[in-house]
Amino acid sequence: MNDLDQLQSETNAALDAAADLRALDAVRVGVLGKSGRLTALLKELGRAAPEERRERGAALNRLRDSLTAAIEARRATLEDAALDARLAAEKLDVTLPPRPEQPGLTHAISRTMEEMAAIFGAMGFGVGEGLDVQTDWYNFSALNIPGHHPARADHDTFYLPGTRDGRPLLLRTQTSDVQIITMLNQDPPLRMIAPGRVYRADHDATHSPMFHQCEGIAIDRGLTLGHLKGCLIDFLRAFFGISSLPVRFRSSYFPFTEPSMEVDIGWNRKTGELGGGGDWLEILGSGMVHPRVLANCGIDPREWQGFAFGMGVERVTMLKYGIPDLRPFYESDLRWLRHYGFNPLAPVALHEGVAP
Ligand code: 2NL
Repeated sequence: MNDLDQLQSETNAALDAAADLRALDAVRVGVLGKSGRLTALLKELGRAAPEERRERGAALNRLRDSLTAAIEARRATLEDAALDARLAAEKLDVTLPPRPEQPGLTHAISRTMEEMAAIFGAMGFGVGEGLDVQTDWYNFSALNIPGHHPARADHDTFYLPGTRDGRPLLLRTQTSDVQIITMLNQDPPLRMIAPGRVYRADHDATHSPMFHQCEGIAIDRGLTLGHLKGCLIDFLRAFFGISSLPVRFRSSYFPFTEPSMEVDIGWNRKTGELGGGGDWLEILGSGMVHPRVLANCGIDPREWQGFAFGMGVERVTMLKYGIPDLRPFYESDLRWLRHYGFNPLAPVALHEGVAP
């Protein structure tokens, strides 16, 4: 066996013995590296006689190619084995039980607005939404509240920098802009509610600068106070789930309705229980849509009549569920949210007392 056969068989044995990529690299450096055995033989070639040099040179090149191929073949085998080992170690156990999920809940405000949509929906009302930023025309002027009217000051409006169509911008103080836009764009008859966020510069234990309102409007030929009363009595009895809930209508004043009525429900002031007890609690405002508001929206008040109403979403939610404080509605305290939250998959029920 000559020295090249010897080198070949020793290297092959070393490659077989190399158990990992690091050992493999040591073998490679020992043969082909700067001071490797084959490199040394190539360096010696220069001192050989010319006729011997050609033959030996060709043999050394063949040996180098064969050893390089053997090293790469071994490297591929070791890399495959390393990947197989990793895949075996990282096996996913699909039989493990899933981690318990923390399901989300529906906020009481959202739940109330969903219930309002369901109850009024059964009476033929659709739901409209608008934007929080509006001009003073949609928020005030269209509603028969002129610039000098004290109601503009009463609402403690947040005015914003800038204008649209030359009109001052503000955060809406009521959701009436939604009905105004609908009346401008749609021919009567129409029935809709507008639940949503409103803003007033008022902040204490019972007032938040942002809160929610639900307004509603019905426009048709020949609508009367009787329709308004029937609709609101049905709604209140359905919403509070008390079919015998006493409801009282009291004369009042709003610039956008004439006549106007405040609506009270029966309760017990001492126990806070709704449904009786001889005391009255104001719950919403309502009235027949002022003819000037209809005219402002391009509806002829001699042909069409309407009734409208508005109520605070937080207020009716607090009364329905006995929630004593307004502030936690907006504080995102998980304990409160879990206590007063609703299963989002539970259907919104229509209670007795609804006349679809
Ligand atoms: C209240 C009283 C009310 C309305 C809102 C309304 C809207 C249009 C036309 C006429 Cl577009 N009226 N909305 C009517 C009466 C009362 O709200 O105390 N809300 C909390």
